[in-house]
Amino acid sequence: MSEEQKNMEAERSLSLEAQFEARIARDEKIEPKDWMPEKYRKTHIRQMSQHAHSEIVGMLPEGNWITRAPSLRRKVALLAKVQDEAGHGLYLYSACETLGITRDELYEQLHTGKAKYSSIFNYPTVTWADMGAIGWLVDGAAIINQVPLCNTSYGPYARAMIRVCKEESFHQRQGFEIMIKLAGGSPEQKEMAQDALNRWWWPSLMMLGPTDAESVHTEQSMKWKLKRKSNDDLRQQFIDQTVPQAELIGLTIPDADLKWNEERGSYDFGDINWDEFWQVVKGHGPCNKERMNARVGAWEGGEWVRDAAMAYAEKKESRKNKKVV
Ligand code: FAQ
Repeated sequence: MSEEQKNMEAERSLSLEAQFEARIARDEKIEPKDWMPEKYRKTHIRQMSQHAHSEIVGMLPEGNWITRAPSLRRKVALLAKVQDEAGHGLYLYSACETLGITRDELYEQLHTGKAKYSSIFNYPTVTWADMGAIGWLVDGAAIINQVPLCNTSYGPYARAMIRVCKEESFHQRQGFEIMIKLAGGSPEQKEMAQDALNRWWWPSLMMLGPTDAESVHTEQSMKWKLKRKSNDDLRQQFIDQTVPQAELIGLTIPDADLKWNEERGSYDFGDINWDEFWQVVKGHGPCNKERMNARVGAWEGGEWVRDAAMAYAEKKESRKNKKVV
């Protein structure tokens, strides 16, 4: 490329960037075929794929209880919830593919540990009350994080999130209803609910991401309107919403420093164990290995199905071509 051509190219991309920024400022949606800065594309692939992986890995802790649900009604609701999570993963993978990355590449990133998934799914589900706590707290936190994403700047992500949020709302109620029943049941049932709250509370706060001071992506993602609220703001919103719900059903949030702050109009809360969070994110949580083994095992175990589907499609295509001739 000559010097003159290089200058023209640089000018062209500067003007495209200015137009792009103006569209973001006007709250216009960016669509797959629109010009976008390479960093915008890569950041969206990172966040959307991690979100998709979280949905798929997130099926595992609850999948563990489908065969042991205490009644047919509970089983049906849990089964539907876990299926919804598979659906969320699929919409999000599809939305991600519009940015020019293939499904195989995305899976490869998950299976080799290159892509992250939410820390929360690396904790074990040891009692039935954990199904209640996950719906109430994990889906509760997910809704708070995801409602603002319905307004995110990338069209396919924003549209996927509208449906996801409607379904998450059913999940949250499904979980809270389990907690209401257990908390109002026998002393053993109430103890089981309290124990689940004790174990899931802090990981649910961590799930919303590192503090704003530690968050490396927030500033840029807010500028692009990918993120509409910061991690700390979402965490505070989650706490303020959830504490009265715990009080309503007679459970105690496991935080001795939790206190209503009249001046701020929200709760003060204790220190989060960020060492634990980073340990889990780096692969050293209680179930990281188990989760990855399950995903890689499913991928390898399903290879013959993918091969058979491809062979069938090729056979059908070659028959069609023969007829045309
Ligand atoms: N776990 O600079 P930031 C669900 C990483 S879906 C692991 O603050 P960002 C439904 C982060 O990736 C749950 N890693 O990053 C369900 C980055 O590392 P990187 C998932 C985490 O992107 C319910 C580094 O730390 N939801 O629950 C976590 O601005 C029940 C620095 O962090 C979504 O994915 C974490 N918790 O903010 C399913 C929502 N937090 O990428 C089944 C969309 C941070 O440079 C059952 N995502 N990291 O290597 C988001 O809103 C954002 O990506 C955040 C993180 C808020 C998660």
